[in-house]
Amino acid sequence: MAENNSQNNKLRNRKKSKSPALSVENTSEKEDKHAKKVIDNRNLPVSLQRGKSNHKWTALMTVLGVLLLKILQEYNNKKYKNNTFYEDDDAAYLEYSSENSVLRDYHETGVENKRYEFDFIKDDPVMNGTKGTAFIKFDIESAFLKDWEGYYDNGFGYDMYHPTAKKGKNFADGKLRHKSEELDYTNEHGKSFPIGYIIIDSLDTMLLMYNNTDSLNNNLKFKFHIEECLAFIEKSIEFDKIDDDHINVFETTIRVLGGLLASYNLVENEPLLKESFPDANIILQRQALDLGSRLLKSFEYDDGSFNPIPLTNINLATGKKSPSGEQGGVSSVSEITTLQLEFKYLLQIAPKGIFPTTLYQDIEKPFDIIEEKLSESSQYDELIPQFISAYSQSLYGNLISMGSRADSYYEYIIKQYHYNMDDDKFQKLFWKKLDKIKQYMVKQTEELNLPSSYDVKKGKSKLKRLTYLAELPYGVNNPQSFSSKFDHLNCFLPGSILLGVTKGHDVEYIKRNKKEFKDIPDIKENYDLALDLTRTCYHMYLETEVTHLAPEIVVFNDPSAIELQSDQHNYWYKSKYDAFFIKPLDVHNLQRPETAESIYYAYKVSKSRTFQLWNFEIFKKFVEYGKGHCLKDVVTGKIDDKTESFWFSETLKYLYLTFLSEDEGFDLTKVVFNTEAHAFPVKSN
Ligand code: DMJ
Repeated sequence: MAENNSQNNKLRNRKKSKSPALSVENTSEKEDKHAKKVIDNRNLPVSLQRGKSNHKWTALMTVLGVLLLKILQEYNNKKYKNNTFYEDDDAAYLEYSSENSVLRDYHETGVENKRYEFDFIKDDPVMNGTKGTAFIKFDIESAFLKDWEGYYDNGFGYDMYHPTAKKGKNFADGKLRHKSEELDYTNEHGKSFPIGYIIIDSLDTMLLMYNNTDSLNNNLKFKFHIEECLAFIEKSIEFDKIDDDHINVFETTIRVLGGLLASYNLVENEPLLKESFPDANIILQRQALDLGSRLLKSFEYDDGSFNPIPLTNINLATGKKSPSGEQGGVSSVSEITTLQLEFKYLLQIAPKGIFPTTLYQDIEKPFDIIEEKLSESSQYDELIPQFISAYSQSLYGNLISMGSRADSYYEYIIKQYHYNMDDDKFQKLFWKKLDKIKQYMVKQTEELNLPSSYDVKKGKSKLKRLTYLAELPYGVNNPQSFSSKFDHLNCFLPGSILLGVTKGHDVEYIKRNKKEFKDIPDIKENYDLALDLTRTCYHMYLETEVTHLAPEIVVFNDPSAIELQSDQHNYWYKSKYDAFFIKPLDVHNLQRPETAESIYYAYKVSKSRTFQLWNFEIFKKFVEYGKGHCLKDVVTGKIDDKTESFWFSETLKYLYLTFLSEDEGFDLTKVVFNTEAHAFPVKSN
């Protein structure tokens, strides 16, 4: 406990320096001023104050006036509460507290005391009357802990977890089991080896929350869980034992290697973390180097020479590579172009001599080859199809989309520039791609059927339609036949555009330092496009009644799209304000992060609290309806017995980051997030 107390003092001291920008005091001040205004309106005429009865009529009118004002005020408050979507509704923050928290039951039960071997602190400063943004931050930490405790109690260590059954398993083995059944399982089937999918993917979010929490009890809980995870990573993860031919190179790189690297960065560079977990850097670096070397085998031909187009799968124990099982074994374009940040940062932290000096350039080769193939073909006009052959290096497929197998190809172009701004080749490439995206894919929906209270009157007629990204099923040569199908996955793009436009700075900085942004084309147009797309993604939540959670895919209501040419859409779910339809097979929700991610970027660069409010709304709905589960159906609210690791690593992280003050969280000019929300420091020379 002594150690805990010194930890707590440190925490209290650290918090004193916080920026007041979003603090509760600030909002209370506003409320005070507001209250004063109301009292001022009650100032009765002097004659009345002296009780002169010959002014009864005036007195009555004044009282009526005050009453009317009060009613109006009430009405406005109610209106804001119901219509928080485009408003800067400070009241929503101010009111959020332990009394109306979506996790109230969890906070009140005290069940959690049984789970831990330490005493809880009775006067936790957060539970003692904290309101507003600070409480939202606390609630997101508590939501993480609540779901994590379920996993910890029932399936700790397994790569996959089913929260309803309270069972999990590792990739290479067959049987779902509770963690208490592990010994029986081992006796029957032999030892099973985890890859650390959930534990490693989630660890840096825990470190971030531990480093920033204002709650003394959450601080204790995070410390306990981080130590458990570190012990597991050190003792139970042996990549050389993962003798399975089907370990996906991309998923393992972004989640496991990315997770090890991001946690390494935090424990290496954050003083509180370095002091609290003194050996963690060694454990994480060792495992990252080991895993990285094994994954790199996917880039080798059988004779050991460098193959620029890796195959899809690798056996981490034997180094055996194998192609994907689909489309005749071709590789996915986005998968082979979403490994670069991880290996570049791995190279940065590796002792000299472990990796060849050519690795930095070699790892960029998938981009070089794809660009070369695109320049030789008239079929794609700079936009990419979904597949590439690792043998012939030919591109395959007609579909042009921003969804799976294409998405993070665009993302890693701009993020590689952000990682190393000394080389502008990726920056140029990104703006070239964005021009083509605008030319072929950016479209507008039909006018929405918004309620009159929505803020479309103040000259903001563009709010009447949504901007979305169309798909071209027949390629760029047939652009009139486009589809308005739009994946939730697409919602990463606004965040990436904002990163490109702002270089991680906020708009005020840009206004003051225009020269630094001379290399950004159409800066205003691209900034607006990013915010419009963010709003579109928010509508995917806003307009889905009952749960207000986005489905996996929507079809936007655009009369020119191929889907709207027949009457099939009449049988699909139509969204609240007519922006989109949902096909029956697309009603699920995997707790994906992309919208929360772009809203976080929008908040960071614009500093508009509207974006905080959007992520607040999304957070509440996830907790209320998902309760740590994926959903089978966002229209009815039916949950699925699944938790994805990106719920911990990405979605909750981006939601949380949206509520941190300037001196907490990350400075976007100094870090780059990989596609799984693992933050690496930008390259230092
Ligand atoms: C994550 O693994 C990553 O964000 C990836 O880029 C896309 N799919 C999931 C989240 O949706």
